[in-house]
Amino acid sequence: MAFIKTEINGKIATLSLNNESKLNALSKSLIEECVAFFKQCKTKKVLVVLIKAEHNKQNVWSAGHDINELPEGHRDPLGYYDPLEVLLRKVREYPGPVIAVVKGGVWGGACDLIMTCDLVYADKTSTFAITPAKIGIPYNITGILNFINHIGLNRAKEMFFTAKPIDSEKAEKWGIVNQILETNEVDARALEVAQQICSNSSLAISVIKEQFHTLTNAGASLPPICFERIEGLRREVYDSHDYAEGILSFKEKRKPVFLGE
Ligand code: LCV
Repeated sequence: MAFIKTEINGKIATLSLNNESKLNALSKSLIEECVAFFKQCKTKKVLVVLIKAEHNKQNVWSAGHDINELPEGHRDPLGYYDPLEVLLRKVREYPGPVIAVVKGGVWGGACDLIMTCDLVYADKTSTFAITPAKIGIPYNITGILNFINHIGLNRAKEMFFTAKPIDSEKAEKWGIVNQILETNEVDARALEVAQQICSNSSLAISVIKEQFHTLTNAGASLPPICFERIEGLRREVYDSHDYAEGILSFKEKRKPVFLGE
């Protein structure tokens, strides 16, 4: 594997993001390796998957969606088959707990990934930011619902509207993480929890995980006209000047000049 490091040890597996030159950005190639590994874990009846990230000098756990892979306009940037959305569904659907072990900055779609994991253990240097507004991107329904379900409406709005990182202390208070620990304690704590889980019934746990997922989506029925209106609004954004400008400014390493159109 070129973009992830993997290990399977009995019922516990470890997947480490390893895309150093792009700060562990969630590129299509990296995600294809993650999806293949989840399939391998399922075949080998792994119950718990730990998701970590190889350290880089910028202390970034993951810089989120690979911005260079976003369409440059006139196409839904986060459609159902977008690699990031495929990865989030793999985590949601895996028949066992997926535990994020976080050290450093978590950006954009990587923050959605963390919020999709079943448990999160992080160190005091960890920060969490969801940044579509900073890049001019129309986030998608499942992603926004994920944040609302996790941290509530006002906090989700603050994260989306400001696009600013939330520090580890606030992340623990808001329920983004289960526990904040010293950097040299996070891995041991996550492994301890994984081992506790593995001492229980894997069948009961996989059914309970499915129940959690079904129940958190139970109230989210959306009349077709509302869905179509949201998709129309999102198209206005990804057809806009601001969307193209957001991506171009990142590539040109300059501040974006948004016009609100
Ligand atoms: C590709 C990258 C990236 C990157 N992709 O180091 O949430 S949504 O809707 O927006 C969703 C679509 C999404 O997830 O979009 C991506 C959201 N991610 C972000 O907004 C974070 C973007 N990155 C940054 O703001 C900075 O890179 C941080 C603050 C993470 C680190 O800044 P620092 O100055 O320490 P550089 O920016 O110099 O990045 C080092 C290398 O990683 C690449 C970046 O282009 C640079 O590559 P080069 O050395 O080839 O120039 N890189 C960083 N993020 N998301 N590539």
